[in-house]
Amino acid sequence: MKTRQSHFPRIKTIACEGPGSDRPLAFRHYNPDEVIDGRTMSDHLRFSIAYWHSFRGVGSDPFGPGTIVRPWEKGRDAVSVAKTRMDAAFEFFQKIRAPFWCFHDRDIAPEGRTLAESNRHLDKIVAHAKALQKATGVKLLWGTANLFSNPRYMCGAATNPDAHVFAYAAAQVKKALEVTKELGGENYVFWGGREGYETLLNTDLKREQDHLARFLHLAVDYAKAIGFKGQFLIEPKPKEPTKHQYDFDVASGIAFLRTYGLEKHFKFNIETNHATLAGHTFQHEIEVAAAAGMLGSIDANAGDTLLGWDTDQFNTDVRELTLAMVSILKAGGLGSGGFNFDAKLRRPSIDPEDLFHAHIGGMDAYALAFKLARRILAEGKLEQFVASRYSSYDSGFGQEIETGKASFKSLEKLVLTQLGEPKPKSGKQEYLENLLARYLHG
Ligand code: XLS
Ligand code: NI
Ligand code: NI
Repeated sequence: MKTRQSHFPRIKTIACEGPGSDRPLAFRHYNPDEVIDGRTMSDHLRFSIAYWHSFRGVGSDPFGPGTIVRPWEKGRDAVSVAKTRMDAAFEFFQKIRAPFWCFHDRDIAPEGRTLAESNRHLDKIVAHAKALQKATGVKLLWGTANLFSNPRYMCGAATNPDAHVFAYAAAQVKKALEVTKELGGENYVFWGGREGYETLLNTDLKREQDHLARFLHLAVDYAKAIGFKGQFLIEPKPKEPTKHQYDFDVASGIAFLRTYGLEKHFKFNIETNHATLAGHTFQHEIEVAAAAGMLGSIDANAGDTLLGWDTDQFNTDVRELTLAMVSILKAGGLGSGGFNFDAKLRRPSIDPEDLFHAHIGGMDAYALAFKLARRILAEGKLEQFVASRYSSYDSGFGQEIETGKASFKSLEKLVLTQLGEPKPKSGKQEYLENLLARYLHG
């Protein structure tokens, strides 16, 4: 493909200059080409750019319209504007050294007056995306369908009380699966934007959950029918936009999937701020998914401790990310998943350059956390502490408890005749926090 006019003419490809660099447009920790354990850092971290925030976000909020005006958003024909926007996006992906991107169907192509027209628009843009992927080597981490913006979905998509809306959503996801496959998507995400309720006064909760499960089964069947091999991911979120969402957190997601026999087909896409909105830490959600063998991918962002909604900020909290990385690496990594920056610029950050600052901060924080987590695991002090804390289950009657050989009767006898009163042992939390601080701050 011929190189087009640059949309970021003043910005060169971001280079890694090491921790000593004070240049704002440089990486200090993320060196995509650095080889660690036989794989490049780019391969380890699999960073992805979220099209909706970085190329459709205009800075609007409930109190005011957009503030961000991009130079490439010019022209009367929505499909050709969508193509130019995509050229800008791929230039950005390359300059920021991100190997992946993610999208919703309606982010990349304008919705038409009918489903057929929307599909035609999508086909044109997908052909363009395919050519850009080929020319740049940037790959698709995941695709998804926007089943929450259009007013037709105001009462849900798969959980809508009107079967007509269910049918429309099914048609939309059918197409989204086809285009995700066409672009070589490695995963497909279901975030149930409006799959929940505002009030139980008008809601049949059981029927809505049955319908959601039916919808996911239909998606599994269709993926099989067209030979789409990507991993299906559920992205839990407790609330917003609805008051209560059915995929509240990872634990309720696992229960839902198991109830409906879907657990073999899905893993989790865990979003940092969704975890905190559910009253959990990011690391908690990762551990719960990993314990079930269902850790899939990460939507990398952060909330604001003082605000109760999804602020989708770039995360530069190295402590939080290091703890998350320890759990991810212990679980064996993300497989076909990656770290997708589902994060947006603040409303007054209106310069194209701000897109670079934001992602540099997020990528550097994750890269540093990755290195720190590797050191923590290599030294093994934390893991040894935890292992020894549970070591009474490694042999004797502890082992018999774990292997199912002990009974209430045998344990009672043991306590009465031999063990007596247990001796309390310290949990050593402060010692461990100091140990973590030494890794973080030297
Ligand atoms: C919204 C979600 C959304 C999903 C994709 O809160 O995070 O952006 O990641 O539909
Ligand atoms: Ni997300
Ligand atoms: Ni979100």
